[in-house]
Amino acid sequence: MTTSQVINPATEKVVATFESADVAATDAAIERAHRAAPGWRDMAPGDRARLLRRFAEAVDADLENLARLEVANAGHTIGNARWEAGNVRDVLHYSAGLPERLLGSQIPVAGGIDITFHEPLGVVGIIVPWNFPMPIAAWGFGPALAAGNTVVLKPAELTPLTALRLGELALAAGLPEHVFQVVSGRGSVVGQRFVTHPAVRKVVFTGSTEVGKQIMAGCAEQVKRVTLELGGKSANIVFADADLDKAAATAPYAVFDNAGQDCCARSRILVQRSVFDRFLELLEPAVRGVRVGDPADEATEMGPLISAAHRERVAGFLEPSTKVAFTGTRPEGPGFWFPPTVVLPAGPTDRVLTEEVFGPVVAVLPFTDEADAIRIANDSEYGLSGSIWTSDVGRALRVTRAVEAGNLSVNSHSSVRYWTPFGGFKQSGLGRELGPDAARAFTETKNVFIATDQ
Ligand code: TAP
Repeated sequence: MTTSQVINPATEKVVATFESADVAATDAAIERAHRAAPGWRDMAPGDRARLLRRFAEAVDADLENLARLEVANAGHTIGNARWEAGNVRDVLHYSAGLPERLLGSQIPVAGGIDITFHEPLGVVGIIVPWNFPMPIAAWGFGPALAAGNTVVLKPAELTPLTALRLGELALAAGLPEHVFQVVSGRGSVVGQRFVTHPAVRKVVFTGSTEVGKQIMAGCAEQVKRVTLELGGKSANIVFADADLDKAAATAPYAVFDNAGQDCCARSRILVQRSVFDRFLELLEPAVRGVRVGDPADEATEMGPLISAAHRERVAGFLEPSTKVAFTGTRPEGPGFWFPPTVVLPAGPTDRVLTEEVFGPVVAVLPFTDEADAIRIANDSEYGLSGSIWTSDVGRALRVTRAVEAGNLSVNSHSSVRYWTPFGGFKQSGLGRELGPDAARAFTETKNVFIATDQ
């Protein structure tokens, strides 16, 4: 074990220290989870459901504390942080409905009966990034626990505080010891051990596509189950027949929310050429109007970036030749601030168009017609989300079916609900989280034939 520091990204001050697990401590946690698995698996479904409901209620009772921890640790605005803690509560309540509904099938066969069971996997390892520490953790542990698995959770080194608190709340709510453990530490140590330890039967990873590929390759060694939620470069497609005022007023929030550190950020705005100039005129005041500042202030809409290193990485996308159309504001003084920035890319291979910036930088570019919009939207290795703005319902349906992405919205930017499926096409990921099938992703289907012949 070593000690690490947690820095408030809005003030650059140390807010806490925590213990970083080494390989031996990680192995010990995995082994405890492995030993706890049979008891949790064999608990009556209604009892498992009741404990998850109690866990949800404990999160609800602690909601303001969890939100304040996230403001201090991740620089999230207080409004967002409250939503995130509420999302954990809701995912747990929804998951609490799953143990009694994990239905198998009875399949007609000759000479007997054939039935299927959805068996839990055992220990599930969940690796969480720093951008949404609470919801991303809960999307994994809620359904995994509901399906009868035990969980070891590794938060990002930069943002462990809310995960550690959730571990305490689970125990206080009555979950048996070692059913849900939080193991803080480095990805290359704790996360990597989830991949290599044979008792971990599934890894749920959210983070960069680069590390996701390494996790997938590592899991292949043991044919270990894996869910990947990776990067995005999502398109916000605005047709000339759209409500332009609304499309322009909402576009900044679809990319600058959480300071752009969002895998669903609509970081490419594609605008039909005939309304391109008008759209930019409307977008400018909307971008300048984004309130950037102290995340604890109720009125703030955008906080800082997570770290100095990340701010440097984001700034690296703006080269001397980059054409910046306009920017919003940022506070002076300490904190990893970066202003909302609108860029007109030089061409289709411009890095700002092809790579995930993961910061408040958006590229705006024109398209000619529907086919051109679809071509540009799909000209990406990613395929996570996107938005289509049009008043033509037929076009909305044609374009949503043609865009290669897992989560699309029409005349809206909403993409995440705990009761609908979430995940990516292409290099944005593998598998789906949330929605009615969430618990199934943490089970193996077992088929049993029982002869009735005498
Ligand atoms: P990653 O390195 O991918 O980190 C994500 C999580 O994986 C963290 O918990 C990290 O641990 C862990 N990890 C790192 N290396 C690992 C390994 N070899 N084995 C197992 N686990 C490992 O992301 P990052 O460095 O924080 O961010 C880099 C870029 O990734 C961002 O700029 C952004 O483009 C992208 N990103 C995407 C997302 C989403 S939601 N798609 C989220 C975060 C970042 P530690 O960091 O604690 O060591």
